[in-house]
Amino acid sequence: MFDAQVYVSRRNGLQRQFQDGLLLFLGNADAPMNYAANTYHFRQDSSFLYYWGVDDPDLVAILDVDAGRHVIYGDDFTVDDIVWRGPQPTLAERAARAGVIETGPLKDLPRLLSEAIRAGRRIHFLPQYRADNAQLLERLLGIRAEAVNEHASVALCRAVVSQRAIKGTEEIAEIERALEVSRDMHILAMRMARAGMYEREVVGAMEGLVAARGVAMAFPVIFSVHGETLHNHYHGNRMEAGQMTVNDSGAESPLHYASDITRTIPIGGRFEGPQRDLYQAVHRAQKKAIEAVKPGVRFRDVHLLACRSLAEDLKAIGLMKGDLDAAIEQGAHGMFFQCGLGHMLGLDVHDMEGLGEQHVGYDASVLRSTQFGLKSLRMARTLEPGMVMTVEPGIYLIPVLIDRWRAEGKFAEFLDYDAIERFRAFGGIRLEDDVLVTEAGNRVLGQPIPIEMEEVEALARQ
Ligand SMILES: [Mn+2]
Repeated sequence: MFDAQVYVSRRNGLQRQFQDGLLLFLGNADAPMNYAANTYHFRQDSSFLYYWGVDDPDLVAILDVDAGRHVIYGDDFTVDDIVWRGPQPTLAERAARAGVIETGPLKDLPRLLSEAIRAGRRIHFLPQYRADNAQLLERLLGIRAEAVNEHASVALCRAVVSQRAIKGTEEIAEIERALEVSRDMHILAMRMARAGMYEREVVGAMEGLVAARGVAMAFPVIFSVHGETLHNHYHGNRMEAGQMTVNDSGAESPLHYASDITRTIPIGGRFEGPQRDLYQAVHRAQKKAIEAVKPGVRFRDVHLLACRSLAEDLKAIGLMKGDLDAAIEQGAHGMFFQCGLGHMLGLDVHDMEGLGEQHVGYDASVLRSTQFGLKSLRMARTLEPGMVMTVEPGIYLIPVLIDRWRAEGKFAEFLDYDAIERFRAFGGIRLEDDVLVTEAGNRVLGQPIPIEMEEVEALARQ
């Protein structure tokens, strides 16, 4: 855990954003896998971790704005629990590490909340993504479980986003700790992946490395010769010489901060033919985009700059044609780059996505587009020092999209469909790094991870 003062000052900063009311935070419970006592690896809720620090299941916290009280509710382990789980610190001891002096048993919660409801006090809570917590809110507040998110507090979402979006130095250090592990994992994958091997063999080695460092993955590994499928979690393909494997994977830090890195590996140790030009196109777009990251710039404009760079190279290669300004304005590059340039990174890999992307990546100054491609941009608003963004351009040749758009004659003035047809089995390339917005501009976090075409090839030949 961070120093207790970190959590105290976060909670005080949150409290100052409200005049009155109760701020209710639900921690996560263990989630059953195939029967109640056989559970998934426990992951605490990220906002709970951020304000209350305690990384254990079955806790609820209340910040009473009027009284200035910060309380964690939970039950101490019984002797029976300790027989199975060994000695555990008391709730009071665990809470004290986050500077929380007051604790109480869970049985006190229903009365406390029903009294607050009777007194007409506003109870703010965040949107819920787990069914058991939605049901807990139904029991505590009398709101039907299916409807709880309609009653989630926009004011609390905005207040939490305003704090979590701007990372402190202690959080940056955690993300860089996660990146140390991710760096080793990506280099291992570059060295290990070779023709004749199954994707899962490399995935297993990466997961083993992360587990041996005592941490977890920040999200399920994407590792596939079918990199054109943006989130491909199937790892059963045999890798063949001349293919490329997209490796999008990142470890968590000990305090659960995420890292998110993508590299593309040439199987056989050399990018062949057009792979070379398209790899350089993605790398160029990434370098230009990173260079453009600085305070005061809208991330939507960084995204469009990367799109422009990709389109220029795709035109030089002969896959796009015509007036590129018009092509980008209309979204023709969406044939090759169907998603957004990046997202915020923090305690969640898509940081705070559960609080609503409209509060995280958008504000009154920039509205969400409905255009294919641009609508998938998770973050569009103005960058501020302390934000951490992923910058992850890519080129993806998706056969079903080629067929659909060609049949519709879509963007025929900007897309050379005969040329695109020859790239049908190309697959995909993605390159991703994690970038901190600083007062002066930006800093790519962590020690550099090989990305220049020649250095990746050299590792892939080992
Ligand atoms: Mn990412």
